[in-house]
Amino acid sequence: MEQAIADCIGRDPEQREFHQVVREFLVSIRPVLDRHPEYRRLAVLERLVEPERMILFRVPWMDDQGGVHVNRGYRVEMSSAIGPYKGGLRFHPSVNLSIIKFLAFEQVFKNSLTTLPLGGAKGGADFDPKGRSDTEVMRFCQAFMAELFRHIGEDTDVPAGDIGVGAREIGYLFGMYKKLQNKFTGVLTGKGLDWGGSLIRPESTGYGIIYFAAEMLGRCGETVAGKRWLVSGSGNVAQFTAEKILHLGGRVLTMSDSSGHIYDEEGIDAAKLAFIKELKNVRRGRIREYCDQYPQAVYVPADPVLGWNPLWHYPADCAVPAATQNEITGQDARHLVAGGVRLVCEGANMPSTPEAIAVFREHAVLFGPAKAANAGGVAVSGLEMVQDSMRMSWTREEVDTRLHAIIRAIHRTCLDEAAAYGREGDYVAGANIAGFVKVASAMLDQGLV
Ligand code: NDP
Ligand code: 2IT
Repeated sequence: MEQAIADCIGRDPEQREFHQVVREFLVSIRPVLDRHPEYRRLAVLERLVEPERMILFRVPWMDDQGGVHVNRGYRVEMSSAIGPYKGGLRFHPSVNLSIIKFLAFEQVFKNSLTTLPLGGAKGGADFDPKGRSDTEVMRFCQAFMAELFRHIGEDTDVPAGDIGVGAREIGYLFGMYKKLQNKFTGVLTGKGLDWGGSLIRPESTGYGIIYFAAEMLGRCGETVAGKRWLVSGSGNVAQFTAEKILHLGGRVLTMSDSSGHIYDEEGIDAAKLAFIKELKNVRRGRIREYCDQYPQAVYVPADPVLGWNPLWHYPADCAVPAATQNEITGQDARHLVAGGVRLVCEGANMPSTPEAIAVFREHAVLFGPAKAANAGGVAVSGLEMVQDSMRMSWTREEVDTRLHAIIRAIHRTCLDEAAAYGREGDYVAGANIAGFVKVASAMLDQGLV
């Protein structure tokens, strides 16, 4: 197995984020390989770390002033062992092949955990939608889809949103796909409700994270209610994480964006959260404006050297990182522990560095890894695909009930698989093992393809 990691690094030495995710994963599935020699014999790991297909393409587009820009588009189709490729699109200037590969790799095992038949993929572009007009974003999305359309399809590969890709972008992408293919199908998820979308899809990732956290707390006889929560980010995942914490009686103290964070000791209540949603989703403003409206809150700009704004030093009980990868360092994790945090549930993908995870382990912090805790988003995407293919739609209650049941099942599976390998209560091991076993056994069934 060390050889599999070394080969993976040797092949693409600059792909740091991809190596990080592969290393974390391979270490936890070692006991499975020891019990099942056929996985080694048939090179399951070597196959899993090499994407089935990678598509890189030029995206030329024109801004409102007539200036021409060229971005790079990506789609990494990692595994179709258990279903059509599925996973989001990220538009952010930091996007590169390492980031898309790490996200696609995570997605394979996350999707496996959802209990639905979904393979794993991820895509995006190094385009920065911040500060761009709606028409510029539309032209970018159309240019992006002008190439991507030939690689995707409702039974082949079904993209969705991620950082920088929300309802607006999915609309423009879908419109262009439909025009090019002359087909109205469920080729994307996160669609508008009037044209094939599912109720609860916008809420699903955030709600699912707190359903998962509630299960973890429940095992210790605790609840979300009355606890102080640190949340990072202020996008889709952070907003609905905060909303569900409020529904369940918890107190949200922080939110952030890439420019800084706010700390509101009184708590971000429903009215304040509605302000943040309008600020972020309609006006596309900065989180600092929260303090113009609620001056008792504190705004802390991002550290100019770090380029980042850790908010993990405030006293609290629980934390949900919901912005981006590697946003909790070892030092941040020590601050969390010192501040009294007993539960960390990952909202973003790979938000905790390996050093941070080691600190949580050392201090017996309840730790919910992303591929289990944030699987609610892609799970409801899977439910959107089901509704699209039936040409019907379920009620809000029906989708929410299914989401909740899926999250409970994932939580149970993590614990059961961890226990089966002598790692009681270890959600990281449980999630990795459960996700892996299903994909690996499908690969064996399907032969060397
Ligand atoms: P959004 O684009 O809606 O929001 C992202 C938030 O994180 C914004 O507040 C953004 O601030 C902040 N952020 C992003 N990148 C950085 C950065 N490099 N440094 C500091 N802040 C940053 O994205 P989502 O809420 O959809 O995604 C958040 C995380 O959740 C991502 O890791 C994503 O992969 C993961 N996720 C998303 C799912 C979904 O269904 N959308 C499902 C499962 C996981 P700013 O606006 O200033 O950039
Ligand atoms: O990271 C993720 O799981 C997502 N961005 C959602 C993917 C999806 O297909 O809904």
